[in-house]
Amino acid sequence: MKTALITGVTGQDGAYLSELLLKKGYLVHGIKRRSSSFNTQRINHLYQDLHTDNANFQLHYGDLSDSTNLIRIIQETQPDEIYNLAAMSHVKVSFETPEYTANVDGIGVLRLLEAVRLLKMTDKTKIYQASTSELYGSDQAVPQNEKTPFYPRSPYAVAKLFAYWTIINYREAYGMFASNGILFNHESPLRGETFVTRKITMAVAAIAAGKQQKLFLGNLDAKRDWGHAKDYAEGMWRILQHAKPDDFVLATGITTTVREFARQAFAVLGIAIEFSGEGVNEKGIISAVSNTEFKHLNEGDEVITIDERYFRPTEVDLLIGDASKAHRELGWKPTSTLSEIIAEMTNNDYNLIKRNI
Ligand code: NAP
Ligand code: G4F
Repeated sequence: MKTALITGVTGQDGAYLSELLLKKGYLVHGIKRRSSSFNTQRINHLYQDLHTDNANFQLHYGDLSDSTNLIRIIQETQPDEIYNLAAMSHVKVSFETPEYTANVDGIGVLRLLEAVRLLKMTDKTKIYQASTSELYGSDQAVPQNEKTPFYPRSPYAVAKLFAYWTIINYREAYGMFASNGILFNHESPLRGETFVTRKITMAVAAIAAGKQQKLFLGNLDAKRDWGHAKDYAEGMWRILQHAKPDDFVLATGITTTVREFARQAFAVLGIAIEFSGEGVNEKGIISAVSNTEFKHLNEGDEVITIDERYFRPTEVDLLIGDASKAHRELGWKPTSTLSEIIAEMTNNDYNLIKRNI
């Protein structure tokens, strides 16, 4: 039985990866932060009482800002594979908490690598680092692959750049099996509620259910390469099963604007919207409602308004990935289309809200 340690186990990707590794027969240890309210909603279905014999999913309190804690957990759990998913992962919030973001997303990775080295586990333990397409920043080449230069545009991306190179340096300096997955945006019904996709699908559900009137958004022109988190968890695992440590882009190769994502999400529930106006004056207006349940919604209702507070000091305008290396060397391919993801997320949020009415 292989043993995995997942940092960031309570996040979107942590939940999908835990499910995957448990299905594959791993003993899975996860690091969760202490918080004053429950933060384990995404993994509660996997929880096993500690008193259960041979529980194969075990949680440990920890934090990437605490070296001694990481050393102790790694020593106790003796992982064959570490998946470092923990991060302050919100790009906009990183402008407000830059020092914390650098500490956790950048130095945190160094702490993890040093812990493995100090414990003399470099030959035993493989490490996956959750690197990101945000590293590309300003669109230098289209599409972006493993050879595209980086130009980070946020404290988050700068911290992740430090982490990316630290992984490569430890691989070269100490022969560690340490790999970067450069993942483009991936979404799901488990996506954090303030990322734009989930913010949209939750608002569409609330507007349809008569619980909210408007959705306030920032830059509608931003383009992202959106895939499904479940597919990307499979890719993370494949990266660590590869014959040698290396860096891989995981992406769909298709890019879509935030505006189009929103249009499609409303359409899932039978609400057609059209956009008019420009810049901060752009609005999303209902042009037709085919679902007869939504009698409170009318043609001409304004359901999307721009709020400049959601603009970023420096934006990443266009992300589109070339995952051909992962196709070729790992046999990895995304299986979900964006319209399937939008339908799954919107229907899930609509069902959740209906259940609570
Ligand atoms: P997420 O849902 O925000 O989850 C982040 C996880 O990190 C949560 O479990 C969070 O704990 C934990 N965490 C935050 N600060 C921590 C700290 N100081 N110490 C220990 N744990 C901490 O993010 P995700 O979407 O699953 O993404 C997983 C990783 O992939 C992140 O590193 C992210 O930057 C990276 N990434 C994500 C994407 C994407 O599109 N999703 C793309 C590329 C890279 P709480 O639950 O307590 O907050
Ligand atoms: O959903 P977002 O917040 O994701 P972003 O910034 O692309 O970052 C996500 O993907 C990265 C991979 O490329 C990860 F590394 C990172 O951890 C995270 O998971 O924003 C997407 C786009 C941006 O251009 C943003 O300006 O949507 C635009 N946007 C427009 N209105 C908005 C909003 N973003 C948010 N969060 N909220 C808005 O109201």
